[in-house]
Amino acid sequence: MLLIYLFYLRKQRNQQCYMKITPLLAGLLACNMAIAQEIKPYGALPSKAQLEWNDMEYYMFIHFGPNTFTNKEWGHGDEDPKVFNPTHVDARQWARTAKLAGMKGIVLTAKHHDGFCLWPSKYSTHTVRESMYKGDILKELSAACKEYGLKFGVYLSPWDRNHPDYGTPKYNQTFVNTLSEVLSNYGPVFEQWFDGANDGTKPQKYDFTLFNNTVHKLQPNAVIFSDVGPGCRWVGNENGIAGKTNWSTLNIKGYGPGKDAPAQKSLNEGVEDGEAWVPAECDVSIRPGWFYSPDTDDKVKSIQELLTIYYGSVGRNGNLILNVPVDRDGVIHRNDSTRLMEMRRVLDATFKNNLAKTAIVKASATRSNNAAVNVSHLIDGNSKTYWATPDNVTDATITLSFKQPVTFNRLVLQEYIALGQRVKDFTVEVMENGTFKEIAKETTIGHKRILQFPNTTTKEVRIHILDAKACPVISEVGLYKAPVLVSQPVLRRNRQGEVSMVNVSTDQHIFYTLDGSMPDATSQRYIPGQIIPMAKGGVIRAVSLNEEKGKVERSAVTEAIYDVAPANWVPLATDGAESAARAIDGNTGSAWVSSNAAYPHELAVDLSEVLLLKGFTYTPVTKEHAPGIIYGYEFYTSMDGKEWKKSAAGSFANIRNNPVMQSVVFAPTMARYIKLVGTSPAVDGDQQASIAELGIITK
Ligand code: FUL
Ligand code: CA
Repeated sequence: MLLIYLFYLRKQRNQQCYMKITPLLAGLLACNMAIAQEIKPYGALPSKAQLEWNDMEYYMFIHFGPNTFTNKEWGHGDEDPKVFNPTHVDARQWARTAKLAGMKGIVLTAKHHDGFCLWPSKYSTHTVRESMYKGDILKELSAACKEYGLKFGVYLSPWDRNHPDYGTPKYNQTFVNTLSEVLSNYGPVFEQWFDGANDGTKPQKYDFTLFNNTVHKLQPNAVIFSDVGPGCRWVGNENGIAGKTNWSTLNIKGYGPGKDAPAQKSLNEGVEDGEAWVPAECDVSIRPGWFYSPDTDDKVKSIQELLTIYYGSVGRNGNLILNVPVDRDGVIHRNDSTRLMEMRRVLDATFKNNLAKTAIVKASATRSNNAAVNVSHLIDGNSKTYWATPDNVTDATITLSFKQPVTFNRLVLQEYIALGQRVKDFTVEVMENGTFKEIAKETTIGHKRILQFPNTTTKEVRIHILDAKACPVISEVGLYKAPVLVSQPVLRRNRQGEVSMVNVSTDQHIFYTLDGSMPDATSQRYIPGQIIPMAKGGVIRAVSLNEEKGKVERSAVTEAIYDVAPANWVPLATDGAESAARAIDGNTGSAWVSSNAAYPHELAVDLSEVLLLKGFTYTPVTKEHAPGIIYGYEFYTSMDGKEWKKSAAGSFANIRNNPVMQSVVFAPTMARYIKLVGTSPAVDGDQQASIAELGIITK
């Protein structure tokens, strides 16, 4: 009874209730100070599985299926299963690559929207069994993950463009059968990925309650991904970047995956005081598309891009699931694996030495009578131990003092999130000539927050928590010095087809080749401002070399494959004529925008020469959910600009959430005129069509 009463007292936020305590009780309370100083959890809390999941931080996504062989992002489900014909599937190579990359697990697209199953499912006739590959890829990957100490996860798309039950009341049970098969036969699953995508053409109401219950029953430790969790949430974009403010809490009542998803801002930033713990997972592909295509062998993201993603995801309280598509042989292509190893090297070098460990750490206030709380826990390298302030102290500082000045450019903070996410406002200051100077003002921390700075030298660093939902509970503080990264050359090509290299710093030298060979110090040297004419297209490879103290550091190699430039092209637009030239100005930052009348919209172009066309490219305005993005299209070619031939028609799969350049190939045809017709918008109800860049494929 007494304990209940004490508990009741602790639950009261109002200090005044302590005044009503009888002297006897007050005495007893004093003896129970240790209990009184226990930290009360705040708000929605993570489960044990979610905590373990958050600790994983960085893992691999693999998209593999018929699309790998058809240059598609969304297969229609009508493809011949025999197109799936990898000759050297090596799941151990995938796992080895993930392991060496420093990743903690792999999630595989067991079934994408085309319905094709990478295992011989009893419930489908569109599987590996019907393909040229007679095996069970889930079995191979789960075994390989086990061998390499990685966790194994599965992606299953509820949207199924193949299954005959889809669109009928039977489908939910069919999907549960499929799901049960996957979750029962391949060992522990750390994450179940439910994709919310659907192009809306065939209505089907999903029973997500049934799906989630099935996962809970068969894999109680699996974290369920969807737009609304319940395990983790989509971050609202496919470029892998979470909001700077990022709460792991979300309001989910009344929302669902897909078209019922919460607003993009809520997905990206979470919701302060949200009712459920649904942390963000940032999904992004190492290439422009999710599936392998030989067309993107030269478009693997650069180290700089991958680091921006890492700091924008893991560095902002999100987990990073980086997609590395398996190629047509059945292995991870060397361009991707090389980049992953470079990334690992940079991350290891960056976070190897925590300078904070040599500091004297002081806090403005520390909770007393709680053996678990100690300011020294901030630098013990253990995210399960922590420091905290007394109750009601939500404004506090942590100061790191050094005997000798230290130079750092990264700061890492971690909250002990098992007790809830609390910090909502903080600054970082450094001592400069006797006073503290603010170098950052930020909001949330969560599982991990990483801030980047230019090299900063000081003897004192102060983290000032200005506000928190409840007493802050911080588990780690880190200060690091990331090595200087020799930046990769950035190539630009203008309308005339003139290639130049930007961001050329004076201490870096760029060397390039035009014959496809690897550049080094003996290759052509790029002179800042120089223009390399490439109007007819071609391949260019460039590398930056930086010589410091006799040591030569090389950047990663930038490679670009260009087709014919729009130098002499003339737009023939009537619809949105004023902006037509912007679709062929070599600049993806400017766009043609049609009139605001309803679809269809079209833009025709005179190439000013007859060429053998093998396809075209459409670059949308590259901002997710931007107005004007075209989904359905038709593409016409002509010799005279009067008589048109339809060379291609279809839809740009997944372009709404992943607005990157689309390449469409068609039967080769001679033409002088081209015309792109947008037949439907990517965003429902959108009236306008836009084209950031229209290109042709002749090579
Ligand atoms: C999206 C899908 O439509 C894409 O094809 C991809 O699988 C991505 C991870 O999720 O919703
Ligand atoms: Ca443009």
